[in-house]
Amino acid sequence: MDPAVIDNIIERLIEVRLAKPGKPVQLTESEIKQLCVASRDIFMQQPNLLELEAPIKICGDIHGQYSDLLRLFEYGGFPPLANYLFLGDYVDRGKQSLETICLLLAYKIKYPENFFLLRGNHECASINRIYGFFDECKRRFNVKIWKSFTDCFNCLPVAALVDDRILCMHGGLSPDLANLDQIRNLPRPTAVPDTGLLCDLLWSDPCRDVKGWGMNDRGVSYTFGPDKVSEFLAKHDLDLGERSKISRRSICFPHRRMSALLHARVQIVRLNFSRRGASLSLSP
Ligand SMILES: [Mn+2]
Repeated sequence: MDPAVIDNIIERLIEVRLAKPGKPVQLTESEIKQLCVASRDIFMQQPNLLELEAPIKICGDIHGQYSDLLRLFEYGGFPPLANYLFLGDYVDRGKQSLETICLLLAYKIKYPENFFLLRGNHECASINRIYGFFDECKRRFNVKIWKSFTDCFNCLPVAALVDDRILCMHGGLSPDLANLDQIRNLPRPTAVPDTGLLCDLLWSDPCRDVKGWGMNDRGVSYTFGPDKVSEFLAKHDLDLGERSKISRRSICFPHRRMSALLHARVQIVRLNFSRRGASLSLSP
């Protein structure tokens, strides 16, 4: 994609940080198509289990809250001042899914080795058809644009390993996950199936009160107890699991060593809970 076009798209998208929150930025249909195609190519060239290094800022759900995304960058530094990993759920619920996903894809294209996006359960046609993104695409463009995003989302990576210590995904663990190569080997492009490893990585929830695997109130995937987390982290010699989804019961991804990371993790959970953009810094 032409670097001048990308620069111009980013400039127009971040210009509104000075305007009243909610001011729309209308890209052209051709610009959006190019963003989808170019970012999709990069996702496919990079592994499904990303291997990243600190320092990096790990960010939870944005859900179309574009002014929160701009605030997050103002707080953490606009790329490339900081490295970022987003854990999914860019679209639906909020009013500006298009600005949100377009800026994130544009940064992915501009800084492919410093800016990373994982797939959330809302980066799936059967979900974002219902929860707002489809309607926004149809209202502001057309159904074809929504289909271009679907083709792009079907190629997003699903997990990241930071410094070989922290495993990140949108949802959580899976009873089918015996080794990390299984994540590396998940086929793409793909929709999110109703069951199995990919479904669980995007949908499962940790639960403090559960031992082993339990039923999930969402009607999809499972819940898992602290025992399963400890077992998994020990087996794979990891310190911490980091996740994005909001769970009303509890969020408990314990780790074996007490460290500043614990406080950082608690912070991300609290911010997520208030439905604001959240980020945490990891020092090397
Ligand atoms: Mn979400």
